[in-house]
Amino acid sequence: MSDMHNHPHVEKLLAAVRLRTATTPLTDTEPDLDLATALLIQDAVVAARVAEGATVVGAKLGLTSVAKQRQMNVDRPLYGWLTDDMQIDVGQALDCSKFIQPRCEPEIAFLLGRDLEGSAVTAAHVLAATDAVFGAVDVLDSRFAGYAFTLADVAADNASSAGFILGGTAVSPEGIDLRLTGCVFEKNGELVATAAGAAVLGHPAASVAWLVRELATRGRGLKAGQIVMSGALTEAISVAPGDTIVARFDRLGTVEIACR
Ligand code: 0L1
Ligand code: MG
Repeated sequence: MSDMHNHPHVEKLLAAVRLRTATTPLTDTEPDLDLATALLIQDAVVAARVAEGATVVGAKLGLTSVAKQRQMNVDRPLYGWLTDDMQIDVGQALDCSKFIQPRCEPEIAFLLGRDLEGSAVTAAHVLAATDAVFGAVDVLDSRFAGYAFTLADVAADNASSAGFILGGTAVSPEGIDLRLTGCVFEKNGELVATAAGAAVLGHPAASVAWLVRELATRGRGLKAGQIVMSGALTEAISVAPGDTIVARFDRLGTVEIACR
């Protein structure tokens, strides 16, 4: 991990964030970049944020819907890490000037009450280890122009992580079938998309379980107190100053974000 921190790909991604300017895919200069190396680049990008004072507060899954995987021509999800400086509080505006090309998508977030690790973790284990679930919105900001990338590029780019907003209602997952949790997603009062939790790898908790098993292959896990964004229920939409985004979830409340 540490031998990656001066790697040109890492520098390129960090510069894109710093300058708020999109860059070209890493695979333009290294077409054979593999996922394992991309994840080391991701580690170095996250470590650089931590070195600047940020704290890792959780993880996120991406490319969790069959539709998004088909669009990207991949057959698996990916993950990235969330830091405290990415969190946008309830009622706080999304400041577009901090991003390059922000997009929003509705997700179900998990707050873990217990550590989760190992290659045998299932959705049932995830639900048993979850203190609360939230309606949430993921803010993406690919560092690659026009969101044009390969799986390795986007993995290195920390799964396009840029921001996240948890709704104001923490709900116990007990007695809720998250597969059936409906979501109505609106932009500027217009309906953008509707979906249910099953859009996320069949069950949002199955998505978190996939992440835990995947992390286990690298000797890692998730910790009590961490947030996990389980993946998008719908497509992501571009946002700009003046836009208002509303994600209405059945039983999990409404998340509303004003963009400025
Ligand atoms: O949260 C996500 O699904 C991000 C995955 C990366 C793909 C994208 O940026 O659209
Ligand atoms: Mg997402």
